[in-house]
Amino acid sequence: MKRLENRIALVTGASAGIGEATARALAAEGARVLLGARREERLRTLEQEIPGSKGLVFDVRDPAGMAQALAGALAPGETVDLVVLNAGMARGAGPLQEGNPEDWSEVVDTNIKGVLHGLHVTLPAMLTQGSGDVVFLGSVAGRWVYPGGAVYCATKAAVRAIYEGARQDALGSGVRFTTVDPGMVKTDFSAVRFRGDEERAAAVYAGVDALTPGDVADAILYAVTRPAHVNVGEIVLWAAAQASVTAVTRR
Ligand code: 8X3
Repeated sequence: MKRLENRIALVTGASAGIGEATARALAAEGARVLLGARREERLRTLEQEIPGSKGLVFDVRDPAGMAQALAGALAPGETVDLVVLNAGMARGAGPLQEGNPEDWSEVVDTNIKGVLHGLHVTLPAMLTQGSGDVVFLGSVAGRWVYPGGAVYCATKAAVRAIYEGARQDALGSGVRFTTVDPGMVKTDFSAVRFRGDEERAAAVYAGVDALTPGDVADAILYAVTRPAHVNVGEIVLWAAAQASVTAVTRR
């Protein structure tokens, strides 16, 4: 028997990177996985590759769109009982005084409101059911601030606060809450941050054995496959080559 049989999972930001790897890992353990993301074409490809998966096209910044997509994917009486709130991004890495409000809004709306919207469309039903897992994708950036990271770090600190608050508000419900907080992971995170400047993005990971999306998916899988009385609260995951948000060793 696979460990997540009979579970229905929703993964946000599932079209690539950590979200995609997590969707694959959950499906391999028998979960039926709903893949939430904006890029429809990418979702249709993943649907073919991940058994039992279904792509839901939505933007986490739009709560009504999320609710509608989810409602269309669930039969009456079905409940998402595992949600991985992964969608997140950064824009730029310059000093705060050089940042611009449009970038700030995009990052704040995606990383903070997007997580709240994901909770809004899944948590009430889990509470009614009396079981489920909520996994937040935090970051070491939510624990330690680095130069040029003020806004991104602030959003990940907010995710950590939401995790702590949700656990307390749902105490006794049977729903478990986990935050997985990775350091450097080799994904398109930096390409998005630097708006497609591949050279600059590549420099972030140059000579570093960074974490892979699969490493993070492994940590998530560990948390959600513990016995019901165990709640893995917080996992901080570093590459062996990284000792702090500013200390990285390169070959
Ligand atoms: C991403 C990790 O250190 O690049 O969450 O901000 S970092």
